[in-house]
Amino acid sequence: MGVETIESDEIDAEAVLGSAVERREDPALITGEAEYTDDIQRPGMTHMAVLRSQYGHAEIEGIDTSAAEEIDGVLGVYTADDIDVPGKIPTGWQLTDLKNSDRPMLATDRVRHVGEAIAVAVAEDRYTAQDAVDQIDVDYDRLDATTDQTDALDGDAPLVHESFEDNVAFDFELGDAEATDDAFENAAHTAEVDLTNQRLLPNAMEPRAAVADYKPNSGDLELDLTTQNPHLHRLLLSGVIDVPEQKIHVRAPEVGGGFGSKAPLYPDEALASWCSMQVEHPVKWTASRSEGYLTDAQARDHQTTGEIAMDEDGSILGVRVNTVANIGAYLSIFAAAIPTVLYAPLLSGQYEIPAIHCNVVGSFTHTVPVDLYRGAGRPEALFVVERLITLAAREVDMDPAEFRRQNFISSGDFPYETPVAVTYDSGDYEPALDRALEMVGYDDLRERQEELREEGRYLGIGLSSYIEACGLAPSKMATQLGAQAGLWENGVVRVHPGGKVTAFCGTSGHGQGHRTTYAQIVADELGVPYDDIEIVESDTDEVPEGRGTYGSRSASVGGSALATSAQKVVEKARKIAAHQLEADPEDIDFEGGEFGVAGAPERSMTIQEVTQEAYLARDIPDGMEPGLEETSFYDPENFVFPFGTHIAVVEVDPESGEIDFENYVAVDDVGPQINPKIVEGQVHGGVAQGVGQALYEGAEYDSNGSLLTGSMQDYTVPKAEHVPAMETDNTVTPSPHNPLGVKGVGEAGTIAAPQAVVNAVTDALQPFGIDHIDMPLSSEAVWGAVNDSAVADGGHEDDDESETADETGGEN
Ligand code: MCN
Repeated sequence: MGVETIESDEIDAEAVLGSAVERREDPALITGEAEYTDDIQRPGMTHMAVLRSQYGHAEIEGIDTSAAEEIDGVLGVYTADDIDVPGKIPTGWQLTDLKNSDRPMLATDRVRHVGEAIAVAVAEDRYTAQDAVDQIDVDYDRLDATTDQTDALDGDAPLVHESFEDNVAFDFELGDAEATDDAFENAAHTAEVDLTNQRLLPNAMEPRAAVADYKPNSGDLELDLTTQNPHLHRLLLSGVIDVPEQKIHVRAPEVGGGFGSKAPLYPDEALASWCSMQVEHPVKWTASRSEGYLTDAQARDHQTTGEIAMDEDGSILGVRVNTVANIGAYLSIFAAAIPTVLYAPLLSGQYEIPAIHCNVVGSFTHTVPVDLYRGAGRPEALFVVERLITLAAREVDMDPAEFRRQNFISSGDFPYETPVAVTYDSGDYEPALDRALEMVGYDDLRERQEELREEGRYLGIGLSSYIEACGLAPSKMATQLGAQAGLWENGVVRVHPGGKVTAFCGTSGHGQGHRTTYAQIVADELGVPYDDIEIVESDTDEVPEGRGTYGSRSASVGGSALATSAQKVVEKARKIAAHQLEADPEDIDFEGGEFGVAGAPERSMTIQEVTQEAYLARDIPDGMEPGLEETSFYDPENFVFPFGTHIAVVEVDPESGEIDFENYVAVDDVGPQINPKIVEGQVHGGVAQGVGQALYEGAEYDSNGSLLTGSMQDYTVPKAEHVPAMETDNTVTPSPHNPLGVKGVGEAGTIAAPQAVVNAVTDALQPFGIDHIDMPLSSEAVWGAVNDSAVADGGHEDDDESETADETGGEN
């Protein structure tokens, strides 16, 4: 099942884009040849361990490091008092009007979340470093904590930052409040939902790690890092440890997944770098899994009220959304953008909605900071939209598929300007819905659902017609939305004198298969064989600049940077070919790697022959520089807006609360696919994470700020057996905004899946009158909802025999 791969020698040179060529990354990854950060050994390498706060909120009255310092093999023990550099981790990069606090590399007089770094020890080996940390004595004065974002807004709540008058980090609004109020006043029907988009913990296979090697003589810092964005890390780190940017050399070896959590700069990597400067040895730090749970930026954590207004015929008039977002103890670097500019502009979904208004309050709490995690803002938005759409269909008594169809933005209306500040590039929503309905056999399923209900079995069908904004981020759009930085991408294409090619891109893949798909892009543009193309990423010394990989930006922004540079190479080569063939450049055709004079096919040169001439430079056009290498800084015009419909089919056992998947279909439109196998893999991985959120995952804190789900024993990461077998298909609607027409796919499944599953489960439980259950839909949560429901027996008994919960005091 699924897309069949081909080997690279089977690629059709005419159709290299769109080939499901095997990922060239995989042999090294699956044979153990690949090098990860923790594999790196350097002569004289030492190890760092970090002492972390055991309290969510406490005053630090004193730290005694003397016992730690006396341990054999310990090179240094440091606290905030020792730090002689600025030492502040950058926070809240996006948005103006933020209440932004300092985030110290090591806590000074107060800790604000469990896991916050207080002291570090560097020793000859990892175990000694940990022993040293265990010997550090901290005198805490424990303080009351606040962990729930709504409670934190209460006037009596403990302040997370004493310098602010309250715990509000930002208060953001988008859309037209007045027009939305009018829509609700004129509505014939309304529906409403209060929902929690629970906090998640990221779970990349490889924990975060760093090997920092400071060279005191030259002043250079070599830093191997689990990063998604080496250049940004270099830029940010430079200010923290006061080393000039050009003296910092960041390299990401193989990175075992990140899902956003390896994009921010954390205190730990900065500490490893600074410690290497102190001990003048290489310093390695690798997080344990539990340490990752206490320090990796966490995700989601929204409390939301969503409302939708319809007219008599079920056309949507307005949507109103109020969200309180928990951003944790500090505004991590991208944190302010996630519940705001990556959330509110998506609230139109695939629908024509005349009026939308959204208010988001970001609230400081004594919890680990929240930041990027697969989807970042967009899963939260689409969860609200698609839950509301499902409830709205129910309210107006329409089939959920038909309700969606009736309200879709029509294919003739693109580019489509939403009332929430974005313009969708292209879209055609009905074919994806239709294909998904066809794949599940929707009409038959609805009939079977009815029949099964008669037998007391509860089948549910959940639709999710999602939209996504990705390709972060056009500078113009980003700054219009209030962000303080645009996210272009750099691509260099170098054709070597022998005709082989190295292409360099400022993105930094960590599982997405860029070395495969980028080679396909360059091969297609240059007409050079795929196997002759080498791709370089993830190294600040090799790649001139870059903004990294997140926000499903690499294909549409990084790939476009490479395509643009390759096109510039072709244009230069065309001039050389014209000169050599004694023709006008305008009369030179280029196809399949060959330059030929129009109408005279015998007069032609291959791109390899032209390259040789470019380097020999014995006969190139006057004034032209030798060589064949081009650079682009590609800044997209707009986001790209992939979309699709996913449908989950489940059976729910109301007596045990268990949920069984019968089917899961995903129809996604990511524009033309560079590599359909990689696209399929990305959708599978994304859906697995979305199903994880829907059914299993959820971080819990107690009221003191202790993380109750601090290990995989308490936090359920779905295993293969928990993820439904899925069928995927695609429609193809190119984006007009980039030279490849591509839209991102890396987050699609995660954005689509949670509401498909929740819609399916609540559809199954309609006979019990259950419209919403907060995620994760554990058996206990489902069983509890059924138990509390007003219709105790799912309505399948004869009316006169059935009891309602009201009659039984809410219990059965
Ligand atoms: N692609 C394609 N055709 C398209 C679009 C994309 O063939 N029309 C290919 C791309 O060339 C690339 C892959 O699909 O090889 C994903 O591309 P894109 O959607 O541009 O996303 P990015 O490469 O920028 O990856 C980021 C995205 C995000 S935001 C998260 S989070 C995520 C994800 O990718 N984290 C991942 N996928 C992941 N996959 C793995 N294995 N590990 C992670 O940490």
